[in-house]
Amino acid sequence: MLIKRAADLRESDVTPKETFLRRREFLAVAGSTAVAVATNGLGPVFTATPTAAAQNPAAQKLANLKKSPFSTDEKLNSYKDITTYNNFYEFGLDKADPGKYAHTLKPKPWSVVVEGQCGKPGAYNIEDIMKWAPLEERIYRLRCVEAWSMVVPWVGYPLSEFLKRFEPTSKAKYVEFKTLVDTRQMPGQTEPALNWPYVEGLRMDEAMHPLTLLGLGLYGEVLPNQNGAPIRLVVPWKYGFKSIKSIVRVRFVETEPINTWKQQQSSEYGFFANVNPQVDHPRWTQGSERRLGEFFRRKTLMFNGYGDQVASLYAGMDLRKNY
Ligand SMILES: Nc1nc2c(c(=O)[nH]1)N[C@H]1C(S)=C(S)[C@@H](COP(=O)(O)O)O[C@H]1N2
Ligand SMILES: [Mo]
Repeated sequence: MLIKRAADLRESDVTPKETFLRRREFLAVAGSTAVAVATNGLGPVFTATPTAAAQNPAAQKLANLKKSPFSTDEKLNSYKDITTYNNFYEFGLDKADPGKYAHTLKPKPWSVVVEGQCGKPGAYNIEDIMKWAPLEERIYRLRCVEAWSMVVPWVGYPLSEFLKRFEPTSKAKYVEFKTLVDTRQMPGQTEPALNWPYVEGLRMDEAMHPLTLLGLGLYGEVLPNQNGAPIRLVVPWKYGFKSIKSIVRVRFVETEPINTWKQQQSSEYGFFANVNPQVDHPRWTQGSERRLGEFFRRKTLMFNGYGDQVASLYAGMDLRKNY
């Protein structure tokens, strides 16, 4: 169906027309394997750190979470918002698709292959990775390049704690991440909506920055499949597309990786993708955004409001050129 609610119009804008039309075929395929999603009458949850047990009783709880001084005290988006309004093109292009179809992803067993310029390459399994540092709750704003935003109580630990284990060499200037490719687990990959696998990258100083999180859960539980189970990035001062989901490969490299969205349309999406209200997307303003659950638009903040912590990373760079 191509009928869109007003709030979703941007998605059709961002989606190349060709792939947008192919969505219908994809839905026919994915729909055949879909199971009914249980719903209940509970409203949104806005208390400090509730679990999502009501919506997702089977999910594994994560205990003894450290509080983080980096958390925002803004009102959280509900578990329902965070798990039913997603971008995860491996499961379809509609915001509701990942929540409906990502049950085919198997986050266990899972391992991450680490390679490139480092002293300890290898394959590491997710149970071990989960224990490499104390888990924290980090409440961050997430700003999508499509000009909507939400507030998510992530669980994870600093990406730096993960990366330093592999002893990156002095030649490691960037780190590249890749998502799983498996058309049985990710049926959207039967469509050439993007070049699979999804690829992202960070400059080493961005990757090691204390705000950059290795995301392993949300709302006190392991990550729901649609949010990138079992392991993803969370880079809060950048547009959401930098926060790659369901990572299986990490590579330390000397040159700037070609990330998926830049490869797709380099005039619209760059490598840095820092949230910047002064640099509009060629087809819409980045000066304001719609927070899910709110009626009026908000002003978008430079670096998504994290400028005090991260602006120095870009000192002397022209952020109009390095978008
Ligand atoms: N592998 C993969 N990672 C991805 C995407 C995707 O399509 N595939 N979408 C990105 C975009 S555009 C956004 S806004 C965030 C959304 O994360 P969320 O669904 O957990 O809110 O995931 C990012 N990570
Ligand atoms: Mo996004």
